[in-house]
Amino acid sequence: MALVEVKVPDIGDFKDVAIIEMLVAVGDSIRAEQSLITVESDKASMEIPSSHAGVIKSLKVKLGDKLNIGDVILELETGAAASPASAPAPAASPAPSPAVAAPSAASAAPAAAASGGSVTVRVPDIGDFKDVAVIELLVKPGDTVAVDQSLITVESDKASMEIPSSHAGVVQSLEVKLGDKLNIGDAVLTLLAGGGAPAPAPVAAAPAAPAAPAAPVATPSAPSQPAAAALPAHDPTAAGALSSKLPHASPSVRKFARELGVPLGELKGSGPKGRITQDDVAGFIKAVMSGATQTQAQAAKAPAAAAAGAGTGTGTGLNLLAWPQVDFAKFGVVERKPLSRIKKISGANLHRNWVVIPHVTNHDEADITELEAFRVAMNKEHEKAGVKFTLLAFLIKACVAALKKFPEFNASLDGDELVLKKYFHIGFAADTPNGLVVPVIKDADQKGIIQIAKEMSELAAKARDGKLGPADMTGGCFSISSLGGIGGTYFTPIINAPEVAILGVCKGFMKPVWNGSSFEPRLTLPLSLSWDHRVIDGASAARFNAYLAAVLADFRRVLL
Ligand code: CAO
Repeated sequence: MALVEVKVPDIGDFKDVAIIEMLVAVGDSIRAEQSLITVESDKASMEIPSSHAGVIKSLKVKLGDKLNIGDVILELETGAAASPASAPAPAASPAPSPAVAAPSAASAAPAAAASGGSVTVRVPDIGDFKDVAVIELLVKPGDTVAVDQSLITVESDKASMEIPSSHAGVVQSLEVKLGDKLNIGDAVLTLLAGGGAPAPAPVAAAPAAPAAPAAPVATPSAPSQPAAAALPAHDPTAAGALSSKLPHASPSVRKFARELGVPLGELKGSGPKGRITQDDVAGFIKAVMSGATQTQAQAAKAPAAAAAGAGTGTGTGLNLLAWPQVDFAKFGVVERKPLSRIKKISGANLHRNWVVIPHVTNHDEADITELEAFRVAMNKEHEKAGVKFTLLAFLIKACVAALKKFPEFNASLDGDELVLKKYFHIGFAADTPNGLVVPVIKDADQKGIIQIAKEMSELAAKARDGKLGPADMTGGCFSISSLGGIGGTYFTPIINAPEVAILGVCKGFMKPVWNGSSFEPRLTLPLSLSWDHRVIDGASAARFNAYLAAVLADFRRVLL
């Protein structure tokens, strides 16, 4: 045990930054790299992580204090594992030196912006962060962006951060996609500098650009960002549009909201300058769950959500009893275990989906006698090549055939519109020690069974090791939850929103089937298809299942 002072690491040229949020309290047990406080300058907010793991003995700062490099934040009692060498303070900086980064990216801004030509915005110096994954795209082609406006969010195993634009202009093309791994100097996007005006007037803000922080210092502070000044002079209205685009919240709060599916844009921040805090996000979730909140967008986009969300005693709200408070220890020995991160996230999502979507589940059976014989034969034939033909790989391919025949199953609801997808990305539920995850096989229509089986086994292994990235789990059109390797007959899977249907599969069993003259043993696969009754009708669901069963009974139908 040792007492360690945790200090403000090198945060670049930010001075006298005010503490706007205390993220920990005395007695908390914290990890190295865990965020301790949020500070805010007039340019950006950022979180200061801990250089050590341990238990907080005393806090040396309070809300509103102004901090600089080297100031003591708190005293920590560290365990044996947390030697100072294992987590040196400077490395813990979430916003590696903007001072170093600025010249490379931002100093080019005025010239390029004045020329009105194409400019490639690159990843600035992000310190010792390497191969950081893109987890969020904050702009799209056609958007007008200001200097310093956040373009993408990247995440390392230590922190998430936003990469700001070194130039103002109109986005021509994104050079990255979700899941890409980035390093300093990589192209993020191409801009038509100066907002695309044929002869852009020298932008009033041009002198401001060199001073702008080009390092990924988190969310710009909405009220004071220089966006308006950086906009082309001919578009005075765009300033408001821009500042309202990005909710004012720190990276960890944005991440928290993203994980729980909370639309940050719909929250009113209770923090200074209207900043959205973690409590605001948690409060929103609580309110939605208890039926006390209904946002405008929910009302407009999801009539069923509205029915679940608002009012009391009017027939439109859930109007539930409070959750039972029971002292279980009174009845016997108990043990308390915190829910894993995955359980918390998937739980909140499953709950929302179950409450909001009017689910119906159709059960059916598929005769897979021939398919199973073929699968076993293929496995024998390819034994030496190390390929495993799993039933789930065949199911994915069969589902693609059914989705092609019944396109409303390959869709998402968006307000009064149905978004019909022309691509076929299929998710499969994977059971991991930490909870349920749904990796996605992309473009399954363009892949053969061997390729699908190979990708599935790689994704399942990544899932078990907790190494799935956001790109592995996004973009799904339809999901399959297979309990076939475990058991059961039928179940009612919960739809993975914004998808509109999910197939549950249980263990195949031998069933005597009348062939016209005698009973024959046939291997029968139980299918349970849950579907969103706002989008799909019972007759379509029955047809989907029947077609799927026909494909599985005679796989040649996939070719039709
Ligand atoms: N009927 C009978 N046997 C089946 C079967 C079925 N429908 N599906 C698989 N099996 C058998 C396989 O033949 C295999 O047997 P062998 O080891 O003798 O070859 C065994 O079960 C394991 O199958 P597999 O290796 O093909 O794995 P899988 O495709 O069944 O499962 C995965 C992969 C990732 C889906 C699985 O590990 C998993 O996590 N399943 C749980 C999903 C889940 O939790 N769903 C619930 C979500 S709602 O809470």
